[in-house]
Amino acid sequence: MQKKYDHASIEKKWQKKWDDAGLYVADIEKAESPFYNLWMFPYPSAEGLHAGHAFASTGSDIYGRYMRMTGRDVFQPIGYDSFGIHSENYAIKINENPQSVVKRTTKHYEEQMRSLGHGYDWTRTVTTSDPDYYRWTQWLFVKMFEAGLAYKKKATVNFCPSCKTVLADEQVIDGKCERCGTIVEKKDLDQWFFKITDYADRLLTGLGKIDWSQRVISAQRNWIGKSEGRTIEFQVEGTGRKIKVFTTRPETLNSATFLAVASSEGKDVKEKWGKFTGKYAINPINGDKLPIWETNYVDSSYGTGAIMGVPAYDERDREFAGKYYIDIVEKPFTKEILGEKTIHYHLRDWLVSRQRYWGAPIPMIDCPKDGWVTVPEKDLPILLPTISDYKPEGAGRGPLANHKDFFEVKCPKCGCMAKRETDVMDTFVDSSWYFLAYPNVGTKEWKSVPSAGSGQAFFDEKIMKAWLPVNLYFGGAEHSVLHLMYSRFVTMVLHDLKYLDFDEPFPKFFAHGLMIKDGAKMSKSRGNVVNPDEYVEKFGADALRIYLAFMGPMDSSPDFRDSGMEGASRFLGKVWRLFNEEPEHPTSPRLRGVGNTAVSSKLHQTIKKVTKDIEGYKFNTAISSLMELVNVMNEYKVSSTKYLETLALLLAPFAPHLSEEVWVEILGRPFSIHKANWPKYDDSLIRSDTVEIVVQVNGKMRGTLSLESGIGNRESEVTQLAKDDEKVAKWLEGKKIIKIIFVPGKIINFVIS
Ligand code: ANZ
Repeated sequence: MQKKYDHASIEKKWQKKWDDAGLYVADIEKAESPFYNLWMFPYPSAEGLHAGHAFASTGSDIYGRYMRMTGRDVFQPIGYDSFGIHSENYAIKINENPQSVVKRTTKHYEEQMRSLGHGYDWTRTVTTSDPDYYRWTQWLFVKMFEAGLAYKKKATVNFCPSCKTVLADEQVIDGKCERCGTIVEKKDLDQWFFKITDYADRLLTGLGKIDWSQRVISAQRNWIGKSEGRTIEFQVEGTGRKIKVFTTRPETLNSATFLAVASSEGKDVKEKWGKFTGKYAINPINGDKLPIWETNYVDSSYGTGAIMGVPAYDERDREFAGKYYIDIVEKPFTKEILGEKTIHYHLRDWLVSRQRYWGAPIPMIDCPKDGWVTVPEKDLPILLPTISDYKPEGAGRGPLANHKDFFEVKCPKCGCMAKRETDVMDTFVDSSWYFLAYPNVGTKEWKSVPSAGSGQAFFDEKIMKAWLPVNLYFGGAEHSVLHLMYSRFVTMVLHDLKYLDFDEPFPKFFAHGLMIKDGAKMSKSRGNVVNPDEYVEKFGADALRIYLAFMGPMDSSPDFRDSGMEGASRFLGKVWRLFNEEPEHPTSPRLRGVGNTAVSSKLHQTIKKVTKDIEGYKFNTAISSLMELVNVMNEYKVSSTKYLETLALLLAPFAPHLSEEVWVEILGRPFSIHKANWPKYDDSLIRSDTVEIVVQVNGKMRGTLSLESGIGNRESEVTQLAKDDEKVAKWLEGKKIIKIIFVPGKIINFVIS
């Protein structure tokens, strides 16, 4: 009698056994071959995990499981980015204190993640709103201040009227708030900044030594925005004053018809706005008299805060000149290039203070005598008090400013009455260092009280050496210039302060795609968010995992469909039957004869393909080759244990519960399949119905494709596959293909202009 595939009881059983055996608890102290496999920790939102989280986390888990089977000691931690506006806004909406909301949501997240069967080390989690965590966030702030990298200053900043708080430049997307989509306003406010601009050049050059998805590298490069030009000085007529302008087109100096300086007025005016100052400047190359304007389109914080207006060559200047009847003159480029060579970056300092409640209090004290003084390290953490008036008022102060018992303190330097900072830190500060925390959680360093000047942090030196930097970071590209830039910056600072011996936190980052539903991005407002729970319940976690991994390559934007779920479930049913069928004719000649060769060739081909595909995050094609293998094994009624074992091993990263069940209960192998060795393939057993095609661009080899010979002979398919290949694509990007030379089964050469 064949046993039914009862996913619910099988999955629960193994999740418990894995937990009891501590299967995924990394031996942090003694691991010989550490592999730190990290997925971006989630915000524990009220709704819980959605299918997009499940897609991304499953991808990371598949990779981690595979690495474990190749003999690595995998550490795969998980935690919660629980401070910040997302949790706080929800708490305000339901009129409940964020503390208790976060307790509930993190618990829900944990249940959901456990039900997906991911191999997390639950003994080392972090919750950024816990005092034992944010104590170190505050410590980081203190270090930044001591290093001269944190300062408070009045600045024109982004303000979200709906969230009633300021936002960092990186949190403004197309003029709107990253969280709620409200149009952002400009306000002049006193704010804390981290001097990330000091690291602009390092952040740029570091990009050259890390293995990241190209689009994320480009996004960071553009955001840093290195600009090389000249600083040219203009005399102001009738005064001794000079105005310096920054220009990237010094050769257009002859055609300048005005000068413009940033204005403090006109910020609320949408179109270009200006006011003539009544003064003139002298063009140093030809003596022309140029009217000096104040305008809203010159940014006071970029370059020198002044420009030379060249309407003949510059679009923005032309629009301005048109509006205010300023001359437009087109003269030849100057032969002589004036001005001093200068480099400017578009990157702005990182605005880290928030006038909100739900964040780590900024550990600074304002003393009437000593100015800003850091809270002594031994007094950390500065606890966030539980208050009932946690709603933001929007008056440029956070709710803590209403609590005397919180802000009235003595200056730690001189003992006189002083005032504690009442702003809190933005959640991106919390997440800028969490990857450093995980392996250290629970150590005596982590629990220690740092003492000033001791150079002591929460890092255990041996652990840091073994586990950091992160081996593989998996996450969303939407963080390209936010979290990923901030983490690199913080790591560089801690490196320079001699706390870390590396300066790039994520030498390898894989940007997964965003899941969509019915053609649109999954979002609450569209009402198309898929909750994974119901699918886990109906089809099982393994079926959901198989489906998520099968939807498309990890970096694509797959569309969630119920019909696909059913297909995944049918596939697992087929696998189950294969393992549970009575061997029909164990000595059948088919198994020893032709069939056997075909199956063994297919088996080794599949091992090769699945291995390669997992390493390239192409889980979808790995699964389709497993499906083919299962079909072949069915066709030949394969019951040889050796074959079944290999199939179970290959399936283990994708369907961890089912493969454990058949491994232990049917094949009688020792617990656990997840610690078993990944199968090896034998090239000589692979019948050569695959061909290697060399891909060239202008005659230079840029990649190879390993294809079934049928496909390898067809030009259109090879052309498409070659173009899709990441290694080749970067050589073709933005280029015109003039000609394609194709030798079937051997070479394809793109001739580009
Ligand atoms: C004259 C000119 C002629 C310019 C021309 C451009 C084209 P990047 O660095 O690539 O962004 N600029 C300089 N400082 C500015 C500020 N604070 N606010 C607004 N605009 C500013 O571009 C630098 C160019 O942007 C500079 O070169 C300057 O205009 C303008 F055909 O000078 B240019």
